Amino acid sequence: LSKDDITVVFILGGPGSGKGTQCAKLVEDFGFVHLSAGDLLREEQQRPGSEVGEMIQNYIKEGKIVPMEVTIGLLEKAMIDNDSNRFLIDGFPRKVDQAMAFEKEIVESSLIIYLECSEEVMQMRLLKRGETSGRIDDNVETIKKRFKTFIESSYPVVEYFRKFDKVHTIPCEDSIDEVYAKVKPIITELFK
Ligand code: UP5
Ligand code: MG
Repeated sequence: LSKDDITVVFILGGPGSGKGTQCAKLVEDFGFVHLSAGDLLREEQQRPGSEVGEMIQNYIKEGKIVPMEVTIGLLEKAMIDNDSNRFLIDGFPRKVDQAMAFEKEIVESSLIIYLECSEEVMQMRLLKRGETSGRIDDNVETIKKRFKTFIESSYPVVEYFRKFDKVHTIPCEDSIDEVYAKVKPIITELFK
């Protein structure tokens, strides 16, 4: 990775806030490579012969945060494999120490988009998606645990980045297109 000309944007927000949905739209408009840390972990979990597959499954089922060596390793590999200079990293970092480690070892982020959403709305979206997603964490019991982990460990990441004036907070309870209308100008400005 040649760190100098790589742009990394972190998309953060609680479970079901719409990170993946907004990233898909940003990919279309700005040619980012979208790396969802959760998707990378689920792929690794299912990869035959993975030594950490079972561990990942246990963490996801409990709504807990997988040890960062695993996640950072998967992200770094995906960045090298994809050979792009624009990356959207969705759902990572989930703890302050992960943020510090990633920015020290891999590359510094340009900005953070934080999708702000009430638990009520997020829960509704996740339960709806759970009807068809097949995700082992889209059930009431695990959703409650995911919310707790978010408040205790992941929201502090947003506060950490606020100190560096890098956070753009976007309310995200409106429709997908209305949310995107607030997200898009931030990235347009970044590449101006
Ligand atoms: N939807 C989206 N936007 C909408 C809108 N504006 N109006 C109406 N509906 C909207 O959206 C969720 C659902 O809502 C979809 O059905 C969508 O159509 C609808 P989505 O875009 O998927 O939201 P997202 O924020 O991506 O939700 P996701 O469930 O993926 O968030 P999580 O953060 O919970 O999940 P993630 O995959 O990132 O992580 C899962 C687990 O992996 C974690 O709990 C953890 O155990 C582990 N993990 C780590 O340990 N470390 C990591 O770094 C990352 C993950
Ligand atoms: Mg997602």
